[in-house]
Amino acid sequence: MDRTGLLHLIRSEGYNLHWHPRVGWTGFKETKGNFMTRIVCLTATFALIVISLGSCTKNSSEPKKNAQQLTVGFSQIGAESGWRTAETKSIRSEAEKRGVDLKFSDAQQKQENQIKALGAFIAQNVDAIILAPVVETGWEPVLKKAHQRGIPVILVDRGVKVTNDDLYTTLIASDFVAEGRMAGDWLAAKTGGKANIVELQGTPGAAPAIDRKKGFEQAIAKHPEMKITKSQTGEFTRAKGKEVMEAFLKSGGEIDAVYAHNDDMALGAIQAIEEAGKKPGVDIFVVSIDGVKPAFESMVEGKLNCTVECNPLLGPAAFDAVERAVAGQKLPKNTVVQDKLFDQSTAKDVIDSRQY
Ligand code: GYE
Repeated sequence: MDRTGLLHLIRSEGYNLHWHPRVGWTGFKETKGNFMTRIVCLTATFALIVISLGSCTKNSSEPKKNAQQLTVGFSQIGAESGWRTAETKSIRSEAEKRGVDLKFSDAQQKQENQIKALGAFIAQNVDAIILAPVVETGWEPVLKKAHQRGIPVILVDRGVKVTNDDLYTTLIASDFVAEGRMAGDWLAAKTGGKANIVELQGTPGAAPAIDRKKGFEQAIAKHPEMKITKSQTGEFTRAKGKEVMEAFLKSGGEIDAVYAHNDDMALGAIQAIEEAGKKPGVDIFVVSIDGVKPAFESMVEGKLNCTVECNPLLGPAAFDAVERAVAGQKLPKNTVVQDKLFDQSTAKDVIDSRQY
């Protein structure tokens, strides 16, 4: 008799079971029927608990699967920037190359959509989850569910804030504070440590927005005459970056440089600077982060001054982590992706070798 049949039997005799995420079916609400009925149902309940215990977590002695047998859920933030689409392409193509069945979900920038997607992946009992978390907080409940089911969660590109970092298996991401510092140090050298700077921030609450700001401020703190005079989110998009830069330009005040948390916002700002009759890269310096190809094209044109590469090609590392986690191997909590700064002095030499 399968679990459902057993459950039906127990329920029909007036016993109601509770599903407990760790233990499976437990307890029963009320008792009806004679002594023998109770014995049968108690035995059935016990049997059900034993069966559930064996199948409710991934750590049971299931035969280890190879990549072609894996089903992986990938919750992606959206398609807000060239960087993001490059990351999605890398993960999708790596899944295809390894024969992994990838369940893809685009959250359209909304955390609630990511949480829903993770819930669906858990209900499907996927072998692993890859998550690019749109913001740092609010993940505890759904990550607890995955943890209780023994489903490894591989974080890519952005981190989360949780009380217990056992709730995710590993984080594969750049050091955003270092990226911000590199951008700030480059600008300090370019301006001799004197500049009124406007800042285009990324998505509020997102790890890269928080940490790129932190790193940049650490760098310019060494130069008392470098000040961020205006700062606002451009949501990591070109359109919003242009709109906010237009407002900065209209609001008056000397602007020597713009620091954008990603290339898409920087390219939008460059458009706004040109439409205001100024020369980007000359009248107003432009520094940003990501290293997408359009940024190199803009540096070759002399408009963007520098970008700090933040590699989005995380597919191979993500699936290596999935396969190791599913095989029960211990993984480092953090894998830091190495970054590098490029400016107009190197852009022409490397643009043809850019992979995203
Ligand atoms: O800089 C930006 C994307 O999380 C590092 O998100 C990523 C950031 C990247 O929208 O272009």
